[in-house]
Amino acid sequence: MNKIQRFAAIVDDAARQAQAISQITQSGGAKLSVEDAYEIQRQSIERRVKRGAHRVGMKMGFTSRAKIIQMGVSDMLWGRLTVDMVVEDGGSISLANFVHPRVEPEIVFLLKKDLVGTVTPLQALDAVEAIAPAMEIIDSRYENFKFTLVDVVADNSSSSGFVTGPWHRPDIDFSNLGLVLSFNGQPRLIGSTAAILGHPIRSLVSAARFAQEAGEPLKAGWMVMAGGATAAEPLVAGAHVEMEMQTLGRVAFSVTA
Ligand code: OOG
Ligand code: MG
Repeated sequence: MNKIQRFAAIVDDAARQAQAISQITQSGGAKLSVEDAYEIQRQSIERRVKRGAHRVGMKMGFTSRAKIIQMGVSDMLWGRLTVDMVVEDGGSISLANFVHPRVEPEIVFLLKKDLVGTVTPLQALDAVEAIAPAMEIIDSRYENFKFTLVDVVADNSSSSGFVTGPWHRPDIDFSNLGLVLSFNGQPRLIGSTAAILGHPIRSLVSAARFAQEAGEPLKAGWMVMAGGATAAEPLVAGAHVEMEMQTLGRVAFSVTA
């Protein structure tokens, strides 16, 4: 087993066992590049796919100032979505399956066409079948939710789960939709889709380019999460988490111990 394979096993095991690990850049991985980190991510997700969880899309991250400021990492990054990460709208999750999960409001694209390489925002939009309000559950496998760019990329960019709300045709202007994320009816996060690169479609344009560079271009039928519009909020047992987005409606889940 080489170093990359060893780190892929470590982050995969940590995610599976909901067990915090120390940053790989501080435990033998000081010299890893961002490219190495994406290779660790690829191999860790390959292990998951071999256990039967197929790929359903891609998540983008650090596409808003609020997220960049909260986490102190300013490079846009991405991760792989697999079917075992899907949380049903209105469903529930157990804290026991996570290390220290947080939730963030996002918007998600469902693709009707493959989307390859460098595209314009209009070409990206033309590949979209539907859009929906969504929430991502992020759960860094690193102690104290602390990481460098290399660490977080290797750890599938903290992605852990996602929930999608009602789907709409993309002929709605979704450039600046207000949103409120609440716990048990009390607002916790307030924002707008405009916080995502000025317009969330830009996140899909970037996703197409990253996916192409990785040799795994975006496929028809895949979902692409655009990235958090606000900072993320820690999840607590007993929370009923709901996000309401202007025009697109509500998406929700509950948290148990
Ligand atoms: C990294 C993932 C960032 C987003 O939407 O910006 C992300 C993290 O914050 O742990 O998912
Ligand atoms: Mg996110």
